[in-house]
Order: sequence, then structure tokens, then C-alpha cells
Amino acid sequence: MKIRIVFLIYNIVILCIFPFVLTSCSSEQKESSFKENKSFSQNESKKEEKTELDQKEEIALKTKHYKAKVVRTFPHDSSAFTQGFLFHNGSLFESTGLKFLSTLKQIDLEHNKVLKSISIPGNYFAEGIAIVGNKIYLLTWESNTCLVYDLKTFKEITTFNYYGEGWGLTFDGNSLIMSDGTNNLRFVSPEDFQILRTLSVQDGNRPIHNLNELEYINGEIWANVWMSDNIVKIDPNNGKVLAWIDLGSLYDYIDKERRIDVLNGIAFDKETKRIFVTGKLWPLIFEITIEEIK
Ligand SMILES: [Ca+2]
Repeated sequence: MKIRIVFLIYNIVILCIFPFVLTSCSSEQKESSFKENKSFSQNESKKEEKTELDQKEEIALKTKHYKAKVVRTFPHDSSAFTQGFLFHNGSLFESTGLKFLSTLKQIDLEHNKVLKSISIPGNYFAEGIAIVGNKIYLLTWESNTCLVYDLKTFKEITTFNYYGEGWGLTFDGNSLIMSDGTNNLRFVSPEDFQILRTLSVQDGNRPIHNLNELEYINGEIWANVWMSDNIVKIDPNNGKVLAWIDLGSLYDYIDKERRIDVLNGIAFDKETKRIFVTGKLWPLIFEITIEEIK
């Protein structure tokens, strides 16, 4: 009898507690489900935010396109097979190629007057030039030799050797930057011509080959792309092509019957921020600005 009474009380207790347990479980499940839903919704919202951010970054990283606008034209020696082109302290400096015909000149652009000129000796096919302090460095195409001249006298001071071909040359304030016709740029020390680093130039995943004459402009490397009417603006930190500049409109200024070679030569006047371009055997030098194509 005593056992029966105990069993009866036990059943009553179980029956009373069970609904509360069920309710409690259900509310925990709801809470859990709510948390999950909330978390899902937060993740979705984060995803949306991230997507928006990615899109903004993609737009920011997208290669830009510019076209050249001519500000002014200057006469150019149409026998000049332009290889190196730069502006320094009010003068234009130009090197011209071809074996036995290579030259280095200092030119008064305003008065179309050659101030100083030398022939590059022997078999050297002159290529890019750059000025560092009181020296002018001149690459040669296939002779693996950089000739170094005194800037004032154009007397040869020394030479350096390098492997491969020499094409364009510029100076970023610390290193000489040289091209060799590939998509790679070498940063070399002006002291001993040792390679400090190399930069692979790419537009997205596409390597940009045939990098030719160079100019360092406001923290960017500008390069003629050989056999094209384009200049690429390159980020010197990672080699990414930041922009393409189309110079096709310059042909409107040149007689179509005239024999000219490729666009080559970029010179930047740091003092006046003017940009000059020309080509091999071109009769004109162009001062240009650039305008984004949207
Ligand atoms: Ca240049």
C-alpha cells in the first residue's frame, strides 16, 4: 500500500513538471533558432557589405584609359632615331640609335638649337639615357655596356656591364630603372650597376612585353610599348599597369606620306610639369596633357 501511494505521487509530480520542461525546451529552441537566424542575417548583411567593398576596390584597381591632348608642338630632327629622351634643367637630352650613327645631344627646345652633341663610338647602338647628379648614363642595345658621361662636357667617365639587352632608362631618385624589351624592369644601383630588384609588369594577369623608353613621373614609371601607339603608367611598387595612354591622335599632326618609325621618347620637365613625347624619325616633338577616357 505504501509503495502504491509513493508511485501515485511520483506520477502526479511527473505529469505536473513535464509541460514546463516541454515549454522550456521549446523556448530554448526558439531562442537558438532566433540566434541562428540573426547570425545568418548578420552574415548575409556582412557579405553584402563585403561585396560592395570588393566592387569599390575593383573599380579603384581597374586599369584606366587616357588619351593624349596636344598642348604645343616643337620641331624635331627627322633623322633622329630617338632612343633616350629626357628633360633636365631647362634642356632636352636625346640619344639616337643605329650602329655608327648613334649620338647624344643636349638641345635648347625653345630655340630648336643643338647645344652639345657627340657621336657614340664604334659599334655601339645607343639606347636609353638617364641623368644622376653630374653624370649621364647611356645604355647600348646589344653590347651589354652602359657608357657614363660627364653631364657638362660629355666626356666618357666610366662604363658598366650588364647581361641581356639595353632598351629604356630612367632614374627615380635612388635607382636607375632599365627596360630590356621584355615585361621586366631592372632597378640598378648608379654606383656599380648591381641589380637591386626586378619588377614584372602586368595588366591584371597579362604581362606587358616590349617595354621601351621610360620616364619616372610623379611616382609612376611611364613606358612606351614598342610597336604600339601606347604608353603604360606602371606602379613601381608592384609592377601593375595603372593606366594606358593612347597617343594615336598625334598622327593627325604628321604628313601621312612622311616616313616615320615608332612612337618612342617620353621626357618630363619637373620644374614646369610639362610632358614631351616624340618618335623615331618623327618631325615633331609634342608637349601633351592626358585626359581620362570614361
Ligand atoms: Ca625618358
